[in-house]
Amino acid sequence: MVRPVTDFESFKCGTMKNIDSATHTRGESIYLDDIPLLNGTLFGCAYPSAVAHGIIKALDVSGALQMEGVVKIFTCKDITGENQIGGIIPDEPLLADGHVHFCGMPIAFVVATTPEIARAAVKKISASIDPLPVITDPREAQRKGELIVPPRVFKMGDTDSAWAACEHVFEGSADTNGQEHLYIETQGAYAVPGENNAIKIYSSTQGPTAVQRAVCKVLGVPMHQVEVDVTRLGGGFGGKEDQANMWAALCGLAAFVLKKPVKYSLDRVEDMAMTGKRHPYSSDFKIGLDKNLQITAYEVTLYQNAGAAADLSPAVLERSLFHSTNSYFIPNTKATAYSCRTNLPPNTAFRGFGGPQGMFVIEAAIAMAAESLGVDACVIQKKNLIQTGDEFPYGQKAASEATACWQKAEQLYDIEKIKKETADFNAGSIVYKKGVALMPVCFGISFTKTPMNQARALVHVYTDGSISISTGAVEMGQGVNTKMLQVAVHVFSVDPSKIRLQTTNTGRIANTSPSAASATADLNGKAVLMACTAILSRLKAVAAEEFKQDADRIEIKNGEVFAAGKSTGCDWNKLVMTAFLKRVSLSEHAHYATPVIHFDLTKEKGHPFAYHVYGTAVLVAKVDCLRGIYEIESVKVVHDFGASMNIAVDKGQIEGGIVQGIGWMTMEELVYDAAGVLRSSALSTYKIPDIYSVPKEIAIHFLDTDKDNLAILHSKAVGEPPLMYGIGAYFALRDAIKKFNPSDVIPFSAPMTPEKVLTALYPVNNKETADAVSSKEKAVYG
Ligand code: LUZ
Ligand code: MOS
Repeated sequence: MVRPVTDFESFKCGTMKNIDSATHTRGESIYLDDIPLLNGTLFGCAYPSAVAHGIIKALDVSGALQMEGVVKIFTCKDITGENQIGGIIPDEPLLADGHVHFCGMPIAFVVATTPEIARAAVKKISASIDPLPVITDPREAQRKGELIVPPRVFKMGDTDSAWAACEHVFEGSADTNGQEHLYIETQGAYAVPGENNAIKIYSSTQGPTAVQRAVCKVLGVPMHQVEVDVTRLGGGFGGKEDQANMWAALCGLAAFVLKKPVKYSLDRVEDMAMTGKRHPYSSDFKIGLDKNLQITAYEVTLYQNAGAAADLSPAVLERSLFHSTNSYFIPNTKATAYSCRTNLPPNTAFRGFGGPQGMFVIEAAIAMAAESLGVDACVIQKKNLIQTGDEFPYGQKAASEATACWQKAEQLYDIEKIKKETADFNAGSIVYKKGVALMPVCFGISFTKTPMNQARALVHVYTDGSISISTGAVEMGQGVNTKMLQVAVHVFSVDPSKIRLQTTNTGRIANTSPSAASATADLNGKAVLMACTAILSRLKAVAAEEFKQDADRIEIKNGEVFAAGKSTGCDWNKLVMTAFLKRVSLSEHAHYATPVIHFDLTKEKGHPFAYHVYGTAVLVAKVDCLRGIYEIESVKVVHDFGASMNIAVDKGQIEGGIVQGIGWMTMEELVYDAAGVLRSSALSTYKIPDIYSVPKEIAIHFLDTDKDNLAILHSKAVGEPPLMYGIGAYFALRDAIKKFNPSDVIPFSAPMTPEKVLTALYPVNNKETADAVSSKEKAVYG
């Protein structure tokens, strides 16, 4: 079993505390807003369009400019390089140039001596905009040919001929709404000018290199002139994979032009109004089953609401296709996906990256089949789980843990008993009804764009024996730095207190992929492993010479040097100094690129993922059928961690992911009106899960697989997969509602807010139900 070995008390296998615990609890951890400001720092604030689509006829900044303390107001005319921040496709101006595409699109950037003055000045700016028609619905955009990229189709087998052989065929549609990231730390950047027009950017970004590229493009300077530095983020969830670029570019531009440090830290309302979110999807499906309930054919068409510019939408769309069959093997599949241009803020990465949207549709299709056939959905789900050797529609063969997770969940949580208890409860209860759902998850690990699967690490050992590690990984609360440190301890076998994780900095680590795709610990961890191993082998060679032994008989254990199994009396520090005096390099820069993976875009086939993460969740929901309010009572999970290298960190990821997934499926309701204005733009109108919405019970069983895989020390990626267990919350609620009102037709539309629960419980135009309800009410209230 490959596990980080050590005898240090502070570092027991798998149980090391997050290294940020102490500074977090003392409030000493450094975020963007904690960076001490240089004298003379100026503050920015963006002036956003109030109109979702239109032509700017006039912009009046005169009142703002006259304010005391306002230094300059930037518009697109002041941009020294290109007015362009599009990452995948160059379709996104930094500042509007004559034309606005979404409400919240920055038109001007005020720079003033205080943040208060900058914000007050923004209120004095006015723009006269001739409105153009606004599209908020992706299906309408698709009909009008407003596509970000040409449609993509994934195909396996032949659905056209498969339908005839199906015993049962069902068709329907399913919609999921977007989701606000609501990272606790809002977006922001601080740009500091240096000599010869260099700029240093402190940014709250998951992608330091993405920020560097965007700033360089906007300024018109080479990448070596801009350094990006990140200590940590107060959450990202995908929201800072691409969308930290804008604020960095605005501050960078202002600092470059004014030769003064410039900071912009968004307030919550600015952040919610101006940034993109998880993509809403609208989808059509058709599912066919044989008489044994084997799913033999599945067709799905996905309409992605991309917003006004590409951002990461094409990549998100691709992952929806990859996960359109979730954990199931379906021999005949056809999945078509449209990325539709609308007048919403450009939607972006969000934990799961299109995967959850794709999975919701197949789960809805299975639920429809189950409800129509009068069987339990889990019978269909279980029968169709993908097995090792089965092919995904994109050509990769599964090394499946789907059935292992499912069976373990059945045993461990006694699902039969849960179902029986729920049925008994429902039989004895009029007002409250409970529902159960199982949710299997299968998520591919790797950036779907193969070239992004590379990372580097820079390790220095100093002459006092202390160790410094730099990687491309961004710490955003997910504990990646703790895992990086564990990797180094695993190799060097020294006390963890000797090791320090440095800030993520483009000067030390170049050309980074964003910390995303659940792959950060794997990619950067492997690079750390390689760098540390290289240094260790040089140190062993030094010890071999000193102690006249073969290098492979030298061992460093708990900071002591052993030769042929015997203590040498030499410790780590002494060995390091000896190596230095012998002029041996104590530094290493290592590069890791995931082997094996490839993908052919012309065929839509390949082996895009290093591996998959599997799991199964059992969820129980309880609905108050008078009020429409509900509780997700329990979520019990069997999750395929591989061999977890940090149980506390991984548990934290699972619990957080589940609650975030439940939020997306139940209460978080983004509302844009027909004019494209966000109506749920504050926490008073947009509800996210609080401590009271956390299920009373979240049970997590570690399926300890320890198979040979490409995960770091066999500890599988854990960032995104658990979010999708939350999808089960929707289906558990649906099950409970059906227990109250079995004949009801409930649209597959998430989130299942209390309002939607109420309308499902009491369809307004159904007199029979209304009568039944009032007699139930009488039974309750007498
Ligand atoms: N970001 C990205 C991601 O650029 N490519 C991906 O495949 C991905 N997957 C999940 C989350 N972020
Ligand atoms: Mo992400 S959705 O892994 O930035």
